[in-house]
Amino acid sequence: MDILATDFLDAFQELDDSQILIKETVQKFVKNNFLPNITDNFEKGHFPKELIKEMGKLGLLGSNLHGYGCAGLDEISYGIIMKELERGDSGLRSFASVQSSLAMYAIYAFGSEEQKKYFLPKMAAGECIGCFGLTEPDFGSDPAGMKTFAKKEGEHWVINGSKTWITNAPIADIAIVWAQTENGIRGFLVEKGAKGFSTPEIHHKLSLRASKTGSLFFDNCKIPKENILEKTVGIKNALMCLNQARFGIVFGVLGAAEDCLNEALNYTKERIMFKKPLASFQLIQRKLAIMSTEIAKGNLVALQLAKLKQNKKIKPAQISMGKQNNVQIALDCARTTRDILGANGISGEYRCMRHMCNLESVYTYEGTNDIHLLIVGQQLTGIAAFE
Ligand code: TGC
Ligand code: FAD
Repeated sequence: MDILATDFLDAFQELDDSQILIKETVQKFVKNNFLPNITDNFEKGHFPKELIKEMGKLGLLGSNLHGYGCAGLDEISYGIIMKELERGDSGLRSFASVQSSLAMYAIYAFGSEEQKKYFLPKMAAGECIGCFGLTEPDFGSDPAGMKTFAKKEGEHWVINGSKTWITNAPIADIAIVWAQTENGIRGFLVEKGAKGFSTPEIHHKLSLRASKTGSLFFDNCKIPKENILEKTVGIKNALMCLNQARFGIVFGVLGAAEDCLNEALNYTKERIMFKKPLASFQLIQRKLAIMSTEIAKGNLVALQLAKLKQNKKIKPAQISMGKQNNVQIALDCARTTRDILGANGISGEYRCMRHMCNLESVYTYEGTNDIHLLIVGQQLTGIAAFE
């Protein structure tokens, strides 16, 4: 059998039948429903909301959660879903990450039985869209410093403050909101339409354009006292949600990286310069070989993390190493492909520049590249260098 450029070490050649079916199903969904309009959607800053229920029907939302209408898949299958969505566009994977690993997981892990029964089946079906509000204008890498405050007043919680850079905010039916209380940081469920709650869109993004991003504003926002996530006791619970989403990113970004490598290979075999295909020049082959090698290593990292997570042995610093490493690989592949395509590389007629612009956000969100290096550094030395 030939060696696949995007899986040089055959890491993904041992999937079981169900994992192969999942991969093919998501690939087909992305190819038929998402890709035909991505260039226009990216230019217009449009997220195709009409696809959400279809994603729900396919079991792609909350797919590694068990019960409550969720598919209960294994961690490799979850990773494959993220990878195939991000092969299409990081914005599509972002939607699924936030819905599944941040919003649904928060309710799944820290909500009451009533909250789980009420929200999770609707969210798995794509009938209720979630967002996750942790970042504030003055507290990005250091969310524990947040100022948003929730105060208990009789039968209600009253929330004041703001969150920013929140994926899905303008289209969300429900927001998971982290706020200071008299007893530390707790999580809350704020439903669309709550008095004093608004979710304006952030405009002029040059990255993740086919994804909706907004702010959350709370002006004496009143929610029922039951809308607290009762098992939350501090910032640690928000960080536990991030572990889930960061794990998905480890797989997801490889989809974008592989799409770039395929684009670079096709292009360099066709494009003639100095009377020869670009693919015949040593410098070009070196770039292709480095991309393929880094993707092969990234695939092994992803699969090893999935194994650890499946066996419930994974540690946050291991996920940080994977997120930092694989996002860097994907961004490097996108930039290299952009370079290899010359002037065509900056055109939306090709895919690499869109992936590259998207990956600049992925490099920053869910913990910046440097923050993840510092988390690994803390693990190695026992010294936290954040402060
Ligand atoms: P620190 O004092 O180190 O820890 C506080 C407590 O939390 C525990 N802990 C964790 N637990 C589970 N998972 C993790 N990843 C954990 N990290 C820390 C820790 O053991 C401790 O527990 P205990 O029992 O001793 O109380 O916390 P810190 O406040 O100093 O923070 C450290 C730091 C910088 C690593 C953390 O704040 C961090 O990760 N910052 C990055 C912020 C971030 O990633 N924000 C993401 C926002 S969501 C988003 O970007 C969505 S993008 C979505 C998309 O479109 O895909
Ligand atoms: P800052 O924390 O100000 O960091 C700026 C720079 O300083 C970075 O290079 C950083 O690495 C560096 N730095 C910071 N602290 C240190 C330190 N101690 N030592 C060394 N260097 C340091 N947040 C949510 O809560 N929910 C979402 O759904 C969400 N979606 C997002 C979608 C998009 C498109 C984007 C771009 C962001 C999103 N975010 C979301 C916010 C994201 O998580 C934050 O942007 C991220 O955590 C970084 O925070 P910041 O932007 O405030 O950067």
